[in-house]
Amino acid sequence: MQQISNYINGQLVPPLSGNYLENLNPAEGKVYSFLPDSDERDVEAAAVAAQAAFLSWSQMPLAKRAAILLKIADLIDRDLEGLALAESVDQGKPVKLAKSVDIPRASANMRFFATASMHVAAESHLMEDEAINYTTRTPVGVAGCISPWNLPLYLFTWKIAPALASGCTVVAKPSELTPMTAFLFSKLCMEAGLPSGVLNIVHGLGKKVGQAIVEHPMIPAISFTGGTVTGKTIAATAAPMFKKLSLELGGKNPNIIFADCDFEEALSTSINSSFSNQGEICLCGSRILVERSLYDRFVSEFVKRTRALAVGDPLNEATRLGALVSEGHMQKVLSYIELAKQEGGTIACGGERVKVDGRCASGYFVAPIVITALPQSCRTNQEEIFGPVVTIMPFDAEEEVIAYANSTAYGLSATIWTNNLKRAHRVAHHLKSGIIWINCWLLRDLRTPFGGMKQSGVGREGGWEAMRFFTEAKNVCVKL
Ligand code: TXE
Repeated sequence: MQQISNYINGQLVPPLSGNYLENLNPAEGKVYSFLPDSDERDVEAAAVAAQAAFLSWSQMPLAKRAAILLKIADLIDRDLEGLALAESVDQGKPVKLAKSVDIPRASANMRFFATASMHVAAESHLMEDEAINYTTRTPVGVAGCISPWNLPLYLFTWKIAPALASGCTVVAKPSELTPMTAFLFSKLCMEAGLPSGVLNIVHGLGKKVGQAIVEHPMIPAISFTGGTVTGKTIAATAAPMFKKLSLELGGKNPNIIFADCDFEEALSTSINSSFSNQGEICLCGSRILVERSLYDRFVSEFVKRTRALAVGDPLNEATRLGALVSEGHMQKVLSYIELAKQEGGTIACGGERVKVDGRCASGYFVAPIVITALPQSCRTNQEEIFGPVVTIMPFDAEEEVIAYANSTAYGLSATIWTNNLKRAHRVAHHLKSGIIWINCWLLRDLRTPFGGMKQSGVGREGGWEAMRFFTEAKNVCVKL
């Protein structure tokens, strides 16, 4: 079976411990490869390599640095099929989704930030005839990038691309649940001629390797995407060390549907925003709020289409929902279905384990779940489940639905369906979410800031915000 290596100082190397962890294929429930069980010694080697490479990388002419990152994007495009297969096998998602979203967006991340780095404007401020101020931005140094398992290569490059494009060098850790595409990516970096030490990838457990990155004194900036609980742990470690911190955490996103919406578009997109990637996307709309006059019709149609979704072998092009990422995560999702019943919910469809024939007989498959008749304040409606689970509730007034939408500890994204322009902008104005879509979902312009409010995160990624995160500003004031 394949043994994944760390990528440190331009080389593919084994963990210094010599130990490996099992990497499962969640669609089969079986081990299919091994990843390094690295520890703080591997992180130390990576940080030293990144520090040694920083001066030359940060001083490399922008066009040359960008050319290397664009070459990596080209290689991702070239290997799209193989990377998509690896992403699907590692995470359980339909290979069709990996081909159409994960891998193309990983390439787009590299391409966008490579070119953005050549067009960053600086600022100056004139104080009449007395003085002139100019502001420069320089890379912070070695950036620590820690990414989750739900969109493995997509979110891995979402951090690495702006960090490298800003002139930082990187020590990165992908999730131990989905290490494969990061390993394949490291080989593409070598092929593209990325200089040794510029990017270092250390595989292993969060509490060991992730924690070692967060607390390493040579790494002044940490960019993290993952659970809110882990985000709190990271913040507690990084804050006393005065590190720059970007935390992209969980969400419990409202999907607000007014009666005057384009019904077919709202319905079909809501199926996607509810169940894409088995609901394992932080931007999924897991709380559907429907204006009462449309409620019965919407629920009836939505349940019918949910029941029709093909759950099965992720390598089958017809599959819409693949396997949940691990047995532990599947049990977490199933436990919330039991909770919903205890809280008085009605399971309109789904919630049972799905037995798939053939090679996937032992995989982690759950039928997509629609729950109604729950109060807004119950745990099922307040806590992030991160699976193919949505609740649907009616509302009567605009003020009521805004209060519902804003009633959780999260504030990541929200979706609004209405053809009343004024109402769309008015509701968007009052929602406490960092990302809002009106009559669409997951439409992304990489120039825009990305991130959540409240417990959905700290800071913003995406576009110039990401470039700023990995640099620090200096203002010089010159007397005329
Ligand atoms: O994330 P973790 P998990 C949510 C979702 C999910 C929950 C937990 O609700 O059920 O988070 O998922 C590394 N120091 N999201 O357990 O633990 C870990 O190795 C440093 C939403 O997968 O947060 C992995 O690389 N690093 C999210 C990464 O953190 C640590 C996407 C994420 O793992 C660490 C994923 C530590 N102490 C889950 N502990 C989103 N917003 O998209 C773990 N890690």
